[in-house]
Amino acid sequence: MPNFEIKPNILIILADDLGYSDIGCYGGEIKTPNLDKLAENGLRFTQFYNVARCCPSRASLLTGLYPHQTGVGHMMEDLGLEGYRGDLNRHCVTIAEVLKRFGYRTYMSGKWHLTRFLEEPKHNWPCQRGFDRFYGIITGASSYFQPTTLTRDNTPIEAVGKDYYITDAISDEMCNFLIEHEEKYPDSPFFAYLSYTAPHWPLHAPEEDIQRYEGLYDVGWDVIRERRYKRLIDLGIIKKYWGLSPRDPAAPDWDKVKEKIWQARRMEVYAAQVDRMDQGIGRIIQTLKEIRQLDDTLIIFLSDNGACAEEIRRHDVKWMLKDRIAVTKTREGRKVIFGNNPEIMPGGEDTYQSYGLPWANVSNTPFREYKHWVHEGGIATPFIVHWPRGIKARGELRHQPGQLPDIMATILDVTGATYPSEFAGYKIHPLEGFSLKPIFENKPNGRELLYFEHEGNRAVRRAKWKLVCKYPRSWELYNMEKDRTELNDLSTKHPEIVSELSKEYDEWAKRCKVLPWDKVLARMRR
Ligand SMILES: [Ca+2]
Repeated sequence: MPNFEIKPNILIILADDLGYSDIGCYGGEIKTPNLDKLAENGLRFTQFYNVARCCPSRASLLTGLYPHQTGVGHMMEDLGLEGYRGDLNRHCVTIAEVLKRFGYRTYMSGKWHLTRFLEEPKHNWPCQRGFDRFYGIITGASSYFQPTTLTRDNTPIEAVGKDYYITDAISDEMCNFLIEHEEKYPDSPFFAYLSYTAPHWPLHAPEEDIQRYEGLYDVGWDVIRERRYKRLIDLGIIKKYWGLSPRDPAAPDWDKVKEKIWQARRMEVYAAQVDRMDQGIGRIIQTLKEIRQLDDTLIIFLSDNGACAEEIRRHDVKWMLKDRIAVTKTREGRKVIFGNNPEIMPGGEDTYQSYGLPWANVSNTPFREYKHWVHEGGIATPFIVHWPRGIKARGELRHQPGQLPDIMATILDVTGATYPSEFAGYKIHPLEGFSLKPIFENKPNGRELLYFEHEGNRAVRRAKWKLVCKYPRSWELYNMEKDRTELNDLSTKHPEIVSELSKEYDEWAKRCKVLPWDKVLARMRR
């Protein structure tokens, strides 16, 4: 049983745009021995869900609320609507704010993406939202070699060295925070939030890591999808009677692909980005061992949304520069060439590409759809929990569903910290999450409903039933016990369930400040 006289440390590791089956312990061929080891000595959840996009997911994860309640219902722009301010509001508290009041030291290394203010004011930068120390980027993406909005605490970092690579920096800065913690605050527990930018585009990776994957993807996307599907079944993560979703019709037959070398290289670079992240996680685990805190640290690993099918075009450079997520020149002054171009191999600092729809389809095996949508491919994440002192089971799977607000609820439960009804003079929305602690012991935790909305894509899940729609289409209904890959729409067969669940959705939307997407769009176009 957990020893609650010792408050456990908390480490949340968040990957960016990682698909359901990319890492080894979820069926992938990418080498992730450190994450696999956490899974072997911990638990893997098979039905944990994010909310389909970077900033809304981060808002929900850190506050225990649904994104629109925090003001981050869409992206980093102020639409003048309560749920859509592009800036974390004051009616929510972050895990860091809660735990700091409860005697924790709080550290963050990685991507923030919770404010539209990239320079001033800094009221919603990490150090003003509960973190004692911060290293990372304020914006939503960047060059891996030359990041924009790079900041330490509240101070911008103007330049980086010639060997700089952001994934390594995020890992190493976290190691330093942990070592400093042990030296200065050995009697305090810590909350550490490690939010990698990997493997979000652009495809940037050290050549030595890319080389380790050379040739692996020459067999093409269909073969890799089949392999992952079989391995997921062997691991017990998915049921063998859930069919593999067909290849996305927008992805060509591999035999007909003309630019095979370029296509395979795209996935090699993506794999290298994930691999490098895992190497960093290995160094952080080693540091936790050295400071003798690994057994008393609850580690949670997940991804903020499903794999991303976005194709980068040449003219995207315009909005990327405006949002400060790209630079035009390398550190040596060479021009960066934007866009997915089969004549230019991705990976280096002078390229700015993405791996595209067909490989995202692989990353989300066995599911359909991608980041942005709330079919399973957009919202299902690997979810590893590792806590030797607090969880007896080793290497087991948990099939109970869970969602981002449950992370705050779990942390309150295992630390004994209380969730405030008021904070800094503001009234705080009641917590939306359910503690996962009963699930650690393989018991139900009482969560009956899960809800999703992003850009008009909506879903609600109650027990085995999932009602889902892809904007602007109408509702589809799936039986998740028999058909989690969403191949057999039962909405016409069970209109009464559609009607009940759509009512549940409407009530949630009203309570949680979610507006019909047409209304939000009208505001954006003004
Ligand atoms: Ca993301």
